[in-house]
Amino acid sequence: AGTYDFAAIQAKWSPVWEELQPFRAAQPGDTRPRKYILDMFPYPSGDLHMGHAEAFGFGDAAARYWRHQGFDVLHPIGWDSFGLPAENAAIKRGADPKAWTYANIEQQKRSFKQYAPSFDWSRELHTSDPEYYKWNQWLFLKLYEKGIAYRKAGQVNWCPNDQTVLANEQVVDGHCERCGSVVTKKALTQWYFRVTDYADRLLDDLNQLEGKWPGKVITMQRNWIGRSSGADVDFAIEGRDEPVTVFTTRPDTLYGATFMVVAPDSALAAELVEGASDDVRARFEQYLESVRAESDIDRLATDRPKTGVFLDRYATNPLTGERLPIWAADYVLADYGHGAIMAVPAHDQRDLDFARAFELPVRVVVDTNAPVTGVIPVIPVDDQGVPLPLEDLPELDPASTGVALTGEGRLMNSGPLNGLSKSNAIRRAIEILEERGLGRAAKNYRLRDWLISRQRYWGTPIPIIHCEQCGEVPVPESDLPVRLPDAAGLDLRPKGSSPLGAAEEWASVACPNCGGEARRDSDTMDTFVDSSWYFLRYLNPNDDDRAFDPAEAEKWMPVDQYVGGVEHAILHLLYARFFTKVLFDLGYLGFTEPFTSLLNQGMVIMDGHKMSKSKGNLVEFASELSAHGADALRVTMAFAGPPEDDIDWADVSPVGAAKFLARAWRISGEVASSPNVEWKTGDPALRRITHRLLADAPGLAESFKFNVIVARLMELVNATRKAIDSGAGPADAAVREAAEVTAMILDLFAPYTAEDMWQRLGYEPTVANAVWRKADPALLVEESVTAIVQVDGKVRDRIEVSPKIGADELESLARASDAVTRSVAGREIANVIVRAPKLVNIATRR
Ligand code: ANZ
Ligand code: ZN
Repeated sequence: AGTYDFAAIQAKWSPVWEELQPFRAAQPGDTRPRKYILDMFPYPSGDLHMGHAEAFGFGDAAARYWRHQGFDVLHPIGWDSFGLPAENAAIKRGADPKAWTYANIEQQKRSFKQYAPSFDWSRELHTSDPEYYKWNQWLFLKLYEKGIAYRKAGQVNWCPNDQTVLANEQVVDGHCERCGSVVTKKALTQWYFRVTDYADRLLDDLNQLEGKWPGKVITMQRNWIGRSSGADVDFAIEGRDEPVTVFTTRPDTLYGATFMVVAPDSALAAELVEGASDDVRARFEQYLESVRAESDIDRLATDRPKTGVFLDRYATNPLTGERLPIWAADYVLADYGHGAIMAVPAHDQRDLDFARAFELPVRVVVDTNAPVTGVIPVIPVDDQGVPLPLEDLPELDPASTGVALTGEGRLMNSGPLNGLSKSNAIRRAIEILEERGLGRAAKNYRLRDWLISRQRYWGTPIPIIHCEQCGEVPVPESDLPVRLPDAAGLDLRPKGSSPLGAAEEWASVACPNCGGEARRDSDTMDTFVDSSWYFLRYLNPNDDDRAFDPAEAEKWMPVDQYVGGVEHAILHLLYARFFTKVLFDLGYLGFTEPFTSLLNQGMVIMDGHKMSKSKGNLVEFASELSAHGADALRVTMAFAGPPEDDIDWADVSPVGAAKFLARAWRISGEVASSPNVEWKTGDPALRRITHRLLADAPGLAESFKFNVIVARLMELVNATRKAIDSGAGPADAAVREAAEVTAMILDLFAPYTAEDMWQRLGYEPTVANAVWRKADPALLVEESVTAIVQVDGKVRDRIEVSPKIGADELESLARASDAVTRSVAGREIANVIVRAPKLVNIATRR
């Protein structure tokens, strides 16, 4: 039956699919239910790599699975084609970012066409096309109208290497997410999106995703948003009219506050130090300079020596009236809470370290040795595990032990709070503060507004014009898109201001408002804006009149299955969720979460290590593809393990996968019955294996256990081989049935081989649209016996049942039989005798 030649099979079917376009979604008149299956779109920074092969392989298995289940599946592809990687690579090569980017897109496209995910190519989009980024600008203007896009001056994250600002989300452990440089701070006026207005919804709606998104991603988003509850407390300041408000999660510890700390780089610190002596001011200025050079991560670290300057000012504790010295110290951040804290050294480790370094008083106000009901007490034990006698309980003396008491306990030294548990005291303290007008319940978030302006070329121009007379003037919608000027003649090298500003002809415009001389905003948008809504653009990518069609969104969204790397756990996924909520509020969408289910695939690694060119362990996708073919690669990836796990390329065998595919393919050439053979006549043993796979594969596919499906396909192929060689023979109906089911399910992972098998079995392309065959329940039981059903002594039906079937179940199966219903013909049943598993005798009243 010939030899399996993957290259010939690929060359044979590629043009056929190109011609038939079998994966176009939403064809006129299609009334099937819908599924939207989406992979995170690639950056065109080179050819596709093994990571793409893996992610797109899993996404495609899902898309193909739902098509077989009778769904109209939307599975689009596009390119996230603006951004720094392309721009930097182009600069390095002295090329135009545009030319370089689009050449890469062509390369990736060619690779995709070989790898053959079932994309609807008619919806292809590139975010760097004016037809796309026009709508980024339109969205920006909508957000601007609503006050969600705004400009403010502030200390921003600055990457000295890329010479551009970064969003908080792009600073990973103090380093630039892109290039790894240490991020510094810089004072700049920049554009922001007001994500913080959505903090509560972004947090609370995560509950809806529980169980459908990886728990890790949900946790990361929760932590990133970082909501904490507590109180704002107003402290009067000697010599200042206005009080200073601090945020605390522990208002219960107010009686233990012994000093106040302000962020050195806050406006408040600058103001407080103004009237101080020259000596204090000089020391403060010097300290401030050193603090400016530090990253937030360093500042918040608990394990570094505490530094600070006394400002020679005093606050008043609102409950005790006590006089508290005010210090400036770097462990308090300017942009969290109010940039000032009440320090409670007995119960906060950083405050304690500071108090010990500068000999400030420490006062215990929570007795952490006192038992609290409802809380499992930590009983202090000696080194043998024997509970200590009461008088040996640890001493409540953080000043000498150096360990702050952060646990549960009962309040002491705290006037009206004495004796209360921590949580009751927090509640009571807030009540007292509110009664006296000295404070109130408050929440705080770690989340910051999204800084979206970038001082780089390869991005969407911000559609704002700055006029001396009129200020910020939005570009009229009818003038969109504001096109990027040609790169030719522009110096793209990073220099801290946008290269667009130097494109004189482009930058200088008439003010749309007064007609006077004005200048375009020369910054470009963070490319995460582009990817925050691209899933909506796929619905009608060629519509020139609007960003997306709300009616199509109603039909297709939210995305049923999203597939992509965990590196986007915060950035992209948070921004896309934010955009969806904004568009919901603007009335364009009827849902608030964009991605119903999320799969994070693992990485492809080599010998236990991340692959990279510099480590010399890089496996190139292109060479694997030409060595083994698309199908063998895809089967290898699917078979390697659960998709969430990393795939070690040293442990897998594309050669083994190819052998399996060849075995399956050979069978399709040996089947000797015709397509219309009566299945039921086939060998029951082989049929049972086929039907068990038909029954189990949906549950497996829907929980991404693709590796198990491949293993079961291997089992089926082996059983078919055996049936041909030493069993029922190639003409048996069960052999054809097994081969057809193999082709249909194999399509999830090996579309070329499956298509070729389908043709050899006598069908027209394409196997991708073959409808899932229903499993016969009678064949799913372990073994079966035939039970005879009699009505008034005459045999009326035979049913295949498990030998272990119970009498009740057998009786109800018998009563449900069409043949039995017909012969009972409405008469009353007088008596039923059941001899499980062999016989049911039904007697009617005559
Ligand atoms: C008094 C106190 C006593 C505190 C105590 C904690 C324990 P989260 O949970 O992260 O929101 N804080 C407030 N603003 C700060 C700032 N700008 N920079 C650094 N720290 C700041 O943390 C809230 C707690 O962090 C607040 O509660 C405050 O210290 C501190 F036994 O107030 B606490
Ligand atoms: Zn003007």
